[in-house]
Amino acid sequence: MTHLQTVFLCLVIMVVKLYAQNGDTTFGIFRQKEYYFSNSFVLNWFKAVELCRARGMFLLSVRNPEEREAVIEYLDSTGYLKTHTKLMVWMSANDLGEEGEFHWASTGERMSYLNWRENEPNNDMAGGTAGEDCAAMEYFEGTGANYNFTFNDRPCTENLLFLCETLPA
Ligand SMILES: [Ca+2]
Ligand SMILES: [Ca+2]
Repeated sequence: MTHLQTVFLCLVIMVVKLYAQNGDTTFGIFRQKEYYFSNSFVLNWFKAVELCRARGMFLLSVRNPEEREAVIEYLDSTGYLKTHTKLMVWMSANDLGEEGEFHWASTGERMSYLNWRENEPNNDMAGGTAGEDCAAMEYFEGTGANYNFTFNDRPCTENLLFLCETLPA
């Protein structure tokens, strides 16, 4: 084979590979999302919703086990849990519209993946609060599966970290 033929063959292989990669994303099983993690600053739920929208994104939704895994993988990549033993991040799920009926503000969908921690959501009204209508995902190191990226309703006015995400069109 001449040098030119070899170069040509390499080019063909590259193009075919690129084409195959593009084809793969079309048939991807899990919808890819991009995330933004507030990391060092906290906001109440309403302000977190606004900040995500201002970035052209949405407050986090975790609608199935695959999306939960994707978030955990993303958080791992940030290294946050190497230096922190707990994490509480706002998600877009809330029951502001009707008590006990949780919907994702980001998609409008009713919450069907019920990854609540034991005894949650409890709409806790202890301490004279107005109850709990906004959902966070929580992780506490060394406390077992019940605190391993599970959901908990909390007062929407509480200041927490949060995650924004892109949603596929
Ligand atoms: Ca509630
Ligand atoms: Ca709660």
